Amino acid sequence: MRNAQAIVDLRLEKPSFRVVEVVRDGEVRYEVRGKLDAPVPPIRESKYLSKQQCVEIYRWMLLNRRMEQALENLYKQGQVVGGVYFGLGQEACSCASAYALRKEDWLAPMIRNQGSLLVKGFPARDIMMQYMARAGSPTKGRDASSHFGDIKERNVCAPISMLGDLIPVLAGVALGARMQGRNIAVMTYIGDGGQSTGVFHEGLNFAAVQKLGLVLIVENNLWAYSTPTEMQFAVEDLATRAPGYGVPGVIVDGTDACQVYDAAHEACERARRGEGPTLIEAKMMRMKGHAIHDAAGYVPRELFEFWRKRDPIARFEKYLLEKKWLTPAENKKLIDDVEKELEADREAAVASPMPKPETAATGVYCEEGCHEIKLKYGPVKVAQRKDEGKPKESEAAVHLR
Ligand SMILES: Cc1ncc(C[n+]2csc(CCOP(=O)(O)OP(=O)(O)O)c2C)c(N)n1
Repeated sequence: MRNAQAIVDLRLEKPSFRVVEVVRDGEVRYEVRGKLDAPVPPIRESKYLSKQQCVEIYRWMLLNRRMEQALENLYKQGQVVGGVYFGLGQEACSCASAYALRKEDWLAPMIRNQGSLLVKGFPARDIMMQYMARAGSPTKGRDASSHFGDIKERNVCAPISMLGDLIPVLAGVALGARMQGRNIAVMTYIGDGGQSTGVFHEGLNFAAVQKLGLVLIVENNLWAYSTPTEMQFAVEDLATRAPGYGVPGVIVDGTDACQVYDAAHEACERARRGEGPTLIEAKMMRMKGHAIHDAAGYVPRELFEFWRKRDPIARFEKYLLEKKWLTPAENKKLIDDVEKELEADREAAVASPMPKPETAATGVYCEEGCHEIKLKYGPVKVAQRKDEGKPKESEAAVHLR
């Protein structure tokens, strides 16, 4: 049966609590009900990752976090134009998923996936310059946050929306590659809030029907701005929606890099075999407000405490040290190296100039010859239609005569 796929659940812990809305003294607030004192689960052994790969992912996660800390400071120093978005607590989801992509695969990140951009080859300097709208940034100062990509070298599609529109766009990328004779993996993300939109349905359904290699990571981080998941959907697990589209659904602990990687790797392999999309639900917590302006006062504090104990970087660090895949001295050196790299990038970004005022009217809309979209994977293979002569008359043609 096409719709009988079972949900694969890789988690070693299934947290059992929920957020409820209560009204007290005329004030609406959220409270948590359930068990919050469970011990932190171990990291699940990866079926695929080597020691070296685990250490590399750990390094990306550290760089992801350090860059966001630097961005927060730059914002407070008045250097950032606009807001800053954070993926605090979601570094394993961003970095370990993108790590499963090959060079020829595509990525379309959302605002919390700055770690994925690092893994796909953007230096932290570019991301920081982008937030400061500097002339040397990927959009040359024309956009002051995350709307940038690289369709030439890195195969990164610029985020066009947080609320689902990247899904059909990436399905189109996979379709384009297939028309050029190649099945590739195309990875994008959607939030627990964003997956309630119509375009999520349209995009995933299209990809499923066409068997396009979409790897859709549903970031179930418990909050969509100030709306808890309990008020966003009525199912227990978002992955259970996948069989409704005829695609496999996987649940992972989004704070466990090994689980995220294994699920993403298998989904990418499936994509490259031309077997179609996979939906991966990563359960975790948005550990800051929606963006820097939002203090997240609506989130019950004990929820932060629960997830702080499940910090993806601290857990992975402990795992690597206990496994002796990193000695304490190697770990210290790695952390120092990340710090040095980040500091050099931060200094270069701050030192870079703002765009010249006289260039303000250029480089916003496509100008003649500004870029050429080249075929990446080979010439388009168009199926030859047989010449069937005059088309048959349809019933409508008879009725409407
Ligand atoms: C059409 C549209 N409406 C509203 C917004 C503002 N907005 C951006 S993200 C967001 C909430 C997204 O929540 P979720 O999908 O759960 O992702 P999370 O922020 O939790 O990672 C909203 C309302 C938008 N970007 N586009």
